[in-house]
Amino acid sequence: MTRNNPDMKGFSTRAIHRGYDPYEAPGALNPPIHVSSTYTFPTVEDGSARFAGEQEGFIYSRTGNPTTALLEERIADLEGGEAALVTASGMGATAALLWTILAPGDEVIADKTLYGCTFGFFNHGLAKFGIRITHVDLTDPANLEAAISLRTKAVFFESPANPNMRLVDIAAVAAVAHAHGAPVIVDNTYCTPYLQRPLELGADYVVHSATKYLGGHGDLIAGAIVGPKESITKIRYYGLKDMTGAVLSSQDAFLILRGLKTLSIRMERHSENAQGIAEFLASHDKVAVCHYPGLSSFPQRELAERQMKLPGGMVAFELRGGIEAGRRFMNALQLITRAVSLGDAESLAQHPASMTHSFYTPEERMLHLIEEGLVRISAGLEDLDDLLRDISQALSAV
Ligand code: 4LM
Repeated sequence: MTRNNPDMKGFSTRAIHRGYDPYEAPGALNPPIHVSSTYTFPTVEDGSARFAGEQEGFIYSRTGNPTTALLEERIADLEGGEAALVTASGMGATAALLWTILAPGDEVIADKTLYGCTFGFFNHGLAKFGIRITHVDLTDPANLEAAISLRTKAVFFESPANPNMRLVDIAAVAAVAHAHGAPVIVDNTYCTPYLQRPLELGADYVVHSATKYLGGHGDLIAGAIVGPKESITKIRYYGLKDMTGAVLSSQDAFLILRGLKTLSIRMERHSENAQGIAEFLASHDKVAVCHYPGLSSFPQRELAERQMKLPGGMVAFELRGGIEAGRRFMNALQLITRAVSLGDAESLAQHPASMTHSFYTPEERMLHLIEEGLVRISAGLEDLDDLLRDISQALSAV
């Protein structure tokens, strides 16, 4: 009787059980994967009623599938939102949301630092269709107050920002945006709802690359949007159905449901390993700077403690020798894998300026506070001692 059991209060319990009762599916512990593109109508009248939105039920998997619907219910619950929509990628989530709420002539105010493809979508995609993109340093909400206008129809940011770990005070930014009637969208990929719940702090929408920690095993590409029920319905039937078609398969939805079962313990271990890596790097004489919200030297430490349950699994740092030293360091790694993406069991290292943030020009990277020599590590779930031994030997090769 787990589906709506009122005793399911804890995050981990809900991540394992919310929305599914084994007795609804002949006792199967795990939910079935519904592999069907289309759904049958008992009569023509039933089909017409479903299309008209007058009857509950599935029509076609581009607008919904029982397995993706279960995942949506679970993610909405974990983020503390009314409803969710899952998509075929994180980019699909942001695109479906923004194509739905924006029109030519509108403005998006975005933080200075964004994941490279999000920056590309905004400045090369949306901008081409008459939407003004204004980048503002949202680490100070006063900058938003100075820039916002009646034209602003969305305020968008990541916190921590990919890749430089700058934090944005979600409650403070939401207060300014709402005073001007603009919705706030937070990309919560780096934190997951286990570490940070933007909707509880006043944001209107959360987007995710579920490819990362939500899936957790580097074996799928997916995204999610969480927000008010009415808006999510609009995004489903416009941004997803017509504008992007970025539909998640039921097989991948199942893998994310499986990943969510261990989300809380994985985030604890990712954070523990990242803390150990950051402390080791911060005290090493070859390291110029290490950005990690769990370090006492982190400039936004107070905000990190207020807004995040734990500092998370991502670490960014720069070596004293700049980019050349960073390259030698990464090529010398033997256990930590050279790869983009994040949130997997395997620790991953990459160079943002030539990889995930190479869609910015060098001048744009400077303007958007992305250092050329920055190295990013996604701390995995391995034993910390092994990771530190690898980092230590790679540093001695620099
Ligand atoms: C990476 N990131 O950083 P899909 N939002 C954030 C992200 O980091 C990403 C996306 C959205 C990386 C991918 C190569 C904060 C992706 C986009 O890749 O479309 O699921 O998510 O290494």
